[in-house]
Amino acid sequence: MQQNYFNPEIELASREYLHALQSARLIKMVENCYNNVPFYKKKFDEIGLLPADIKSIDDITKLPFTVKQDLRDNYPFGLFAVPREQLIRIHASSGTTGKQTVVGYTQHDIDIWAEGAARAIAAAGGKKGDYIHVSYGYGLFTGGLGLHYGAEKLGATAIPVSAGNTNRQMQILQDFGSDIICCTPSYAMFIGESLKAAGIDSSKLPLRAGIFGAEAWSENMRREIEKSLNIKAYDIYGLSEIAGPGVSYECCEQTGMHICEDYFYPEVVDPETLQPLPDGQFGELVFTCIGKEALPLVRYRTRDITALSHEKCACGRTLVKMLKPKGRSDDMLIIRGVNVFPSQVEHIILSLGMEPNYQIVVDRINNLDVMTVKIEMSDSLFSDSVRQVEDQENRIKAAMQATLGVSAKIKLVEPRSLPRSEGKAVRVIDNRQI
Ligand code: DLL
Repeated sequence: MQQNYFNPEIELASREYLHALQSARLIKMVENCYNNVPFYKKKFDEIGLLPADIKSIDDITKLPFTVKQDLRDNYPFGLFAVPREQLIRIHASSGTTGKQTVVGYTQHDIDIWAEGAARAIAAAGGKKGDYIHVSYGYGLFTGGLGLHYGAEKLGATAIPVSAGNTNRQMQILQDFGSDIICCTPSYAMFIGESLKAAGIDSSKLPLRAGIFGAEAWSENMRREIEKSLNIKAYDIYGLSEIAGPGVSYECCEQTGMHICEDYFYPEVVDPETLQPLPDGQFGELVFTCIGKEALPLVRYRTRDITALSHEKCACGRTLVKMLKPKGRSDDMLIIRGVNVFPSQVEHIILSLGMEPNYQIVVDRINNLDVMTVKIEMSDSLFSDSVRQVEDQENRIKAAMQATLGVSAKIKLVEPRSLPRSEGKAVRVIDNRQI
């Protein structure tokens, strides 16, 4: 497959070149934090750290961590390192708990972010002349504007459809002939389902690729989407605090996401001891924004669970890869003491050939956690006998027990009865009052 790079000078750079670039940028960033963010000056002073102690990227472990609560404590603008006249954009992440997290960008920061998104679109085969159909939400959420600016930076044509109004999505896919679609994987599933229901053959559409992220999704889900939309499905990762979509992106190898480590320096640490972990070991992903001006976060703990890989990638890129995130440490459910990630449940469901529409409901009954997994039946299973449906429920129950080590109630529900999402899917309803 012919490779398509947006910035080969960086994407194919030698590790030595990257090391020197990262070192120079870290030194500059630490000075910026010390001189312009009172929160960081105080934190550095507390541990007796001076900017001059940071001489290369290898000194990164001397720096303190930053957590989401620090952003909340300094809500809304307290961690910004530039005067407000230099800010050209504000975004915010809604979050499910607590105050939203507010982030700001200078022109330079927007350029960096757009570069990451442009690299992602190019890695998915996007080029000048392509129609990039952006169905992430536009607004404070970074998805829509992130891919939009990426498409423009690449020189492709952005179609800012935003999320929702699925009939209009389908019409634009057909009439404009979108080449690449960008949305959450759950919305991609829904668009595929809607095309089928409307009798539109996806193989007749010009669409060739999709760039899906903003939530965890499994390899099985990837195959479902690729089949239903007749495209190649690429993963994209990002978080508002660091930049938005394009912090890392998948290439045609689909074996992890290349991190824009020239701007966002990654580490994976043990979430308990906070000690850095070697390649291949799963832990919490931590980023340091070595190239940003307005919100230069130091060792920001993302809560996302992944592992790094410096293995040579067949696509030619030398940028380190992060494996598909397993989920977030704060999404992890503890069911009767056993750690369960929603992504593991999804993997089991799809590997048994079930539909990818499910919901996990957790209750506490008589002081005991009870996990119920509701899964939609396909039309054909729905028309089967009660006995066959029960057999299927038992099969899934046994697989959950064997894989997760915890029992779950399985409830097969009618086709199309679970809520669909146009943005991030709500997979877990935790009714426990703990
Ligand atoms: O979700 C940014 C984004 C938009 C990424 C569009 C990709 C595409 P937030 O709303 O701040 O930003 O949420 C960030 O979403 O910490 C992860 O837990 C999760 N996440 C994002 N991308 C992925 C992915 C955007 N590809 C949080 N796989 C992150 C798994 C993802 N989880």
